[in-house]
Amino acid sequence: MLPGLTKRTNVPDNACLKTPLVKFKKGAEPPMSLDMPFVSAMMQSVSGEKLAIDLARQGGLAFIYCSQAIDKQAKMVQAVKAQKLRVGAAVNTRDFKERIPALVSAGVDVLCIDSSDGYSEWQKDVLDFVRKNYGESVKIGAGNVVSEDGFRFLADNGADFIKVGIGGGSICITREQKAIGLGQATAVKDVVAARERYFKEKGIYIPLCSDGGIVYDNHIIMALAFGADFVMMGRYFARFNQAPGKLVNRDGKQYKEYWGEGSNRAKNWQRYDSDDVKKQAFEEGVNALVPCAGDLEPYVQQTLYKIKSTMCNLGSTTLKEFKTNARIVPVSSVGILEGGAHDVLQVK
Ligand code: MZP
Repeated sequence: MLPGLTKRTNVPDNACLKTPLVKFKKGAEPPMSLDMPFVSAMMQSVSGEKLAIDLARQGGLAFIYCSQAIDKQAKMVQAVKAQKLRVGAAVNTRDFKERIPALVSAGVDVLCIDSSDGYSEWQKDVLDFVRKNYGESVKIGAGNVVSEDGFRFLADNGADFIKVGIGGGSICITREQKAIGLGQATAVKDVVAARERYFKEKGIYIPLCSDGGIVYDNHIIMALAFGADFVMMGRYFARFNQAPGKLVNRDGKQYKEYWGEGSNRAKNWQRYDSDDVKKQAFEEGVNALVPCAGDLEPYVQQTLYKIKSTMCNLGSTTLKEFKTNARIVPVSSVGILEGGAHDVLQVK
């Protein structure tokens, strides 16, 4: 990415990371925003109540996973709300008529449909249920999609935000197994263009969340530069003490368990719309380990600072300005090599 003119006022303290979470009409303020442009993934190995509480204390938002009994998920939501913090929750396209009322009664702030492929009539059923029973008072995101027709289907059916990405997750093998999906940068770029066309046509801005394969801070920055409003991350959060995975010692190093919702371990057949067989015919995710990073707080704070610092390089004080100012250029294989430390013996 090319830098723009950094003005004297472009210092991290002046950079604002506020970003819209749910749709709004042209000229209006979004009814719900995020104070940081990332949320935690709706996964058993990521968003339990501990991580949800600690992330919310930093001003962030977790989406509690739905691949568990309804009462357990509702209890997790209540535990976060008991601390007077904000929390999101996932729902599936199967038991939503029971799950959504339980989560709403528990005080959930925002819902999101959890599915590997969001371009489906089942997602419409969930969105219709919410609008019919709660009007606009309950906010719900949908996804995931990677194309303009997928985006339009969910937008026209009332999604409050839309998640973009299929097959890019660090634990995901959907593309290997079924050849479904699209490179994450291309997917975000295409759906952002679709969203801009939709905004011009209908005057409704629908926030987009880039989900899957956003592992490092520079990935978050690039997703935002491509036009995403926020990102959802699994691997990033799974490495912290607060994530539900157990600590594992391997060759003297500490790791945290991290498993995909499409793995046999997660048993989340609802996410893959495997009809009524109540099991998955084959895995779309893996069971894995990630190096343990310790406590969430310093990493989240450093990530936020890096995003602000990049905004300053581009002469931006808001994320909206940052997206407008972003000039993304292709990188050659030589460019990638020289982008890291090279031709030196690094001393640890
Ligand atoms: P990552 O942040 O680890 O790269 O990716 C996390 C995202 O991968 C989740 O938010 C979800 O959309 C997706 N996911 C979760 N489980 C699987 C799977 O088992 C998966 N295939 O692809």
